[in-house]
Amino acid sequence: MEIVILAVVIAVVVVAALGGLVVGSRRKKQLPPAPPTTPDITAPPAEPHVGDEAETPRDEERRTIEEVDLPEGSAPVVVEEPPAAEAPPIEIPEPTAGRLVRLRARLSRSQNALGKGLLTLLSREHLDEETWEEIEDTLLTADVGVQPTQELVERLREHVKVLGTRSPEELRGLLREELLQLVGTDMDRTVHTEPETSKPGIVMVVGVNGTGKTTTTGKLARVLVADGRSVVLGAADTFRAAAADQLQTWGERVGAHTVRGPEAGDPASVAFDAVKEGKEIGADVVLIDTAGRLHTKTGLMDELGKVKRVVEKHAPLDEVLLVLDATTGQNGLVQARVFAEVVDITGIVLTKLDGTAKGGIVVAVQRELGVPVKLIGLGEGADDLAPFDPEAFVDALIGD
Ligand SMILES: Nc1nc2c(ncn2[C@@H]2O[C@H](COP(=O)(O)OP(=O)(O)OP(=O)(O)O)[C@@H](O)[C@H]2O)c(=O)[nH]1
Ligand SMILES: [Mg+2]
Repeated sequence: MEIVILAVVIAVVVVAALGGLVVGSRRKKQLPPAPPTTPDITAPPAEPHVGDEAETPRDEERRTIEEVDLPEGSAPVVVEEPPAAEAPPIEIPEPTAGRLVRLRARLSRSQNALGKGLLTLLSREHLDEETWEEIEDTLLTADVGVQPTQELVERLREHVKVLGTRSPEELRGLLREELLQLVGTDMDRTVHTEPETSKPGIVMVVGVNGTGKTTTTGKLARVLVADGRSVVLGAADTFRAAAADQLQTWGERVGAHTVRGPEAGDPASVAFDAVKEGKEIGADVVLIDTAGRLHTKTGLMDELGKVKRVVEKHAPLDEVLLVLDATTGQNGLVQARVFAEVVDITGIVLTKLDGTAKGGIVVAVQRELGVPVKLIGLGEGADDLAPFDPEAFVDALIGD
């Protein structure tokens, strides 16, 4: 009899707790709930197919009554709090405002080669053909691209002619203005995560191997959480179990739940499930990390197209972010072209800008795709992701 009462009491407590979790995460705009201590990583029954709407919820009973030790004898029934979760303490990332200021020093340190080089050349007493060629080379070496380089050099030549004598301040101002125009100041660089009609916002992250997709997804989750949004991560990189672990670790640090599937499972169904879960728990944003794939492998590119199409059964994607490694230079352009064809890129994340003086790729890649650079990666640290701000970027290029 006591056992029955105890069972009922526990069931009520568990139901209430789960209910509170769901309602709470819908209502509150603070930190999302801590990830469950036992994340549900069980495989779906069989390989799901496109179109399968994954009807059976995968996480029905997290705790069963059998697991609870029953008190002996006729002592009063006391329902004890479950032991405190062993989850690591949740980090509260620094707010995004002002982040670029802190990162600017790092950016300017790594970027000076381009800006300083150009200023030095432009300051020469005689701007002869040879000097203009050197200016051109400097821009090309920084991956600005042939067409934009020629345009810039032409405009600089005209301006310098008009200017006559040039003070260093004038040159700096001129270069700043021209570079700014090249980078573009009127593009929408917001990362869209708030659809107008329904929640959650859906963001998919794509790119070739090792560019920084998972890291960027994790950093972005931190940014969103810091801004008071709740996040679900979808580990649609099913090639390696370690990939999902890597993402989950990022998620655990800020309290974002990670939805994962079986190793070598169908990435599209994991992505689908992640959005489904995001909807169910009322999350603000679902971030889907995908496996790195060479743009030359048609099969893998097709697979990526399928991931997108399957997710779109829920709702259109708000962002498809292409992650490009700034150190790969012009090869990034070829990648960008192919990815754009397959999944309609809406924004570019340029990573590893801390490790290269080739910031010019920003210009080249935007020209190529007509898609803005929205975020930049400036290091491996958790908060080394910044919104791309053209003015700050150009200032960093030219140096103080
Ligand atoms: N210096 C620097 N390193 C970065 C940056 N972004 C990512 N990395 C590093 O790049 C390496 C690869 O990052 P991942 O996020 O695992 O790359 P990925 O694209 O997910 O890789 P795959 O899933 O294997 O395709 C890691 O060592 C990251 O720490 C950045 O902005 N600067
Ligand atoms: Mg990855």
